Amino acid sequence: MAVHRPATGRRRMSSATSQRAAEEIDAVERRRFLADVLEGLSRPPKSLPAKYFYDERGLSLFKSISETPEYYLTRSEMSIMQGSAGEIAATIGPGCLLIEYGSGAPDKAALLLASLERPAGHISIDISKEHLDDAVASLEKAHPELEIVGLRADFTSAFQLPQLHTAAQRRVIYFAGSTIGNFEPSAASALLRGMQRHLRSGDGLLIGIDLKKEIDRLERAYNDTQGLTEAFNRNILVRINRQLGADFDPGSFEHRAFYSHQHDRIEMHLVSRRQQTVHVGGSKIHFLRGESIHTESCYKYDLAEFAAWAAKLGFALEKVWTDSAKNFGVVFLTLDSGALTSDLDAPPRDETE
Ligand code: AVI
Repeated sequence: MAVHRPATGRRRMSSATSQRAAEEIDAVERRRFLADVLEGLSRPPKSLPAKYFYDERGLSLFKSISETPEYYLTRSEMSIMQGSAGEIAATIGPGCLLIEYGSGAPDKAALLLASLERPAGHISIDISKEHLDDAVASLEKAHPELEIVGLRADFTSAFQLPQLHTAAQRRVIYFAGSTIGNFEPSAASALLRGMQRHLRSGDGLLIGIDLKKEIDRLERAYNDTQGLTEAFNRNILVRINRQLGADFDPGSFEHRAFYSHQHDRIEMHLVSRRQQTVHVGGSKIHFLRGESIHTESCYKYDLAEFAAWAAKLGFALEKVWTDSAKNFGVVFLTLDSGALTSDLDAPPRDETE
């Protein structure tokens, strides 16, 4: 875990130290990446963790997807933030420390920070140093007056929040983009429980969710006519080849994305066009013709069901904002006083506690 602070930050690392830290983390990440890939590909049905979509090319493809006419999610969420940032900020209140899970939406966070009354600072958390550096730079440009800190960490695991200079009146975790929809229900519950390690009673969670809608629209959003989602899906194989020395032929896997009524989710798959064997990190992975790798799930939510699920985890619904077409919801939840998790292993204490 490494902390990236602006030049004025109190604990700026020397570049040699930060370089060493980055290399160490990269080696650890590579081992983890290989273990995750082998685990997913060695059990039936085969799968790959969607978090590995986001290398540089994956991130750039996702950005292009979000600009396609079919992919309404990003536009809908942005329109909510543009239209309601003032109201959202008023609901959050003054002196807020904004803790952003993922660094893919600095424009939305910047909008919110501009509306918040005397924000105490902003922390972006991301596993990727490049994404984090870009996000921190863009937020610093938009808000030079504010303390902006990048924390390189996997927010699905335990991590410690760094100490900021200004004491916060309230902490709010910001989890934009319906990224929660890419977590299986049990992992999503674990994530919300994990968030509680960084919150106190009355603190908040501002979360973007994609709402249920006509199947046709959902399926079109994941099958854009420019083939960008197809390239995004296949890029995970390109990344495995490059970073793990595997020999996937990405063209021999077909992109398939469809709505599953059983699970209320879009599923993305890569389906082998032929019988083949692929070599990954010394292991041989056999594919039958037509055999698929489940690469991503994108859950779609009903607001009432989402609120009921969050309530079970100790988060009370405060307010919801939707776009005019009710495509997308931005939901503000607060942590109930009695909800602080007791069923977790002893959580690491934040430096701010
Ligand atoms: C990042 N995440 C919310 C996107 C989604 O819609 O689930 C990822 C994505 N996958 C295909 N297109 C976009």
